[in-house]
Amino acid sequence: MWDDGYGISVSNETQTTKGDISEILKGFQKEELTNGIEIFKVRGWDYAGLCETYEQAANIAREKHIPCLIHVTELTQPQGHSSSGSHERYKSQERLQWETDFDCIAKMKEWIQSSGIATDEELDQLDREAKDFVRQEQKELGLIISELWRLKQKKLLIYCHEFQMKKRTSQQKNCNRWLNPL
Ligand SMILES: Cc1ncc(C[n+]2csc(CCOP(=O)(O)OP(=O)(O)O)c2C)c(N)n1
Repeated sequence: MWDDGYGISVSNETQTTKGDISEILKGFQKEELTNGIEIFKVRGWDYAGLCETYEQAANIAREKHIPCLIHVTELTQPQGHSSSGSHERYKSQERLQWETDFDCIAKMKEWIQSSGIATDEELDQLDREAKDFVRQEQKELGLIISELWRLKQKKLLIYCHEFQMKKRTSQQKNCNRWLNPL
């Protein structure tokens, strides 16, 4: 379950009973001699924590056939609730700053660096390559779209011309009929 701390433009405290979805689902938690589900809670920006939790939950579900709910908290939702208004309208300055600092991509970069998987330079290089690739694809797509548009306009012109010709032919027929009724 994805949880960015907000629902329909208000905070969890206002939107959700007890302000916490896994807290109110506790009645479903499996106890030793009962059935039920396993509930996990993990922070969305903690990549290593996510991997461990998902692995644990998947093993329980596969081996013991116990359904698992993973409540992923501390996520960001920069698009806001809907396209009719941005999230800046309902989030405080502190929260927006936190979203910048705890952005999952930025946090994953920190984790990659601190675990020694890649260096700053390698990551910057990857970043540049990804941006160049997307820009190049964007340019090519732009060319394809303008070419398609040109063809579409051409087809439209041919269609208009054919329509005019047909109209002219039928007008001609009508005139002929009027001039030579027999
Ligand atoms: C009981 C109920 N069912 C359905 C809806 C319809 N509805 C309105 S917004 C929404 C999705 C809200 O998603 P959430 O992630 O909680 O909020 P967000 O951060 O996207 O604003 C739904 C299902 C509703 N408002 N109430």
